Amino acid sequence: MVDMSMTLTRFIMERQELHSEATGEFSMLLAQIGMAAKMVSNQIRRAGLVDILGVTGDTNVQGETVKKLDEYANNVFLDVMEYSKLVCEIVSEEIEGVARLSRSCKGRKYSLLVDPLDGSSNIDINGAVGTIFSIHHRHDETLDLIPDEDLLQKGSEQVAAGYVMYGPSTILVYTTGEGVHGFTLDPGVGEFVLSHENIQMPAQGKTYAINIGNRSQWHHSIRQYVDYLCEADPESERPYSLRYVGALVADFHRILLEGGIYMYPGDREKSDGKLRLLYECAPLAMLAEQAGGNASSGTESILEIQPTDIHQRSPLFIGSREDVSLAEKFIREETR
Ligand code: AHM
Ligand code: MG
Repeated sequence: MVDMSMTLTRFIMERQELHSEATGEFSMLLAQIGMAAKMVSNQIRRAGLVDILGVTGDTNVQGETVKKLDEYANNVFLDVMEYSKLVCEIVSEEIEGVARLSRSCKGRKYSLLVDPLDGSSNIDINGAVGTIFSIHHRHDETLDLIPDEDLLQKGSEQVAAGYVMYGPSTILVYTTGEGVHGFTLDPGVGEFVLSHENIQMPAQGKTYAINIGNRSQWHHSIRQYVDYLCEADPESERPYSLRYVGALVADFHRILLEGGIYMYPGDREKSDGKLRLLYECAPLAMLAEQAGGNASSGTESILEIQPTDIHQRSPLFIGSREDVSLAEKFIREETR
């Protein structure tokens, strides 16, 4: 039974009390992310009723068509962060450079990296979409202006990471390196309530998620691995079932709760795959590892990749520990 009084805010405050050095800034930042998520969630619920479906006519920094909800969600995160004065820098999928929210940033501790609306191709069909976020420490809090390079931190340096899934219900899942916790939005009272405490992922799953339409471009090892998952062998609980929502947050949420593997590999056409390292792969990798799972580019841990560009892409294999390590083995054998 869910304790309706354990809201996200109360949970964050109680955790903060365990850290005597905490100033409350970080707790406020998480609470503001929750606030932005509620605003986005509210708009998504009304998407068929207000003029928010479809495209803006622009393309973003990735060369992709910008949907109206992409732009709305991006503006919500920028506005909430600017108003609350908790972060000075934002890296967003929708913005080419580092967005600087203020000129006087001395003493600010954190930067935010965000994919405001992940899985936007699902918007117009009333499918699940999400927000992914990552919080970095500013290396030098005494500076007003930190160099762009400061945002190029390895995933292992993240202070916190999480996502919001806008599905049949809206759920916010986050980690600060002390377990993974999920909060479901109670639309009646407008509060996120603790519904999934200390999520742990099974060591092996029964489902895999990959865009099989790209098969002709895959490297041999990926074809072999997927064929292996589809073979019948009751002893190793195969065949696996295919589940692909086409929204990373929703595909990952299933795997976080039930185990299995999500893959967006590099292929002959796109050697680094599609997903962005800093605000898609790395935050989900931190959640996966905190839940007992794993995340890999196929050849190295996602959390150990040193980024060289804020919008850089990486192949992603994420999910149950044993499933990810078997995918890595197939890839190793091909490159040997
Ligand atoms: P987006 O952030 O522009 O929405 O793109 C990322 C999305 C992921 O949510 C999803 O897993 C993937 O792209 C789907 O890509 P594809 O349509 O190639 O399968
Ligand atoms: Mg995305």
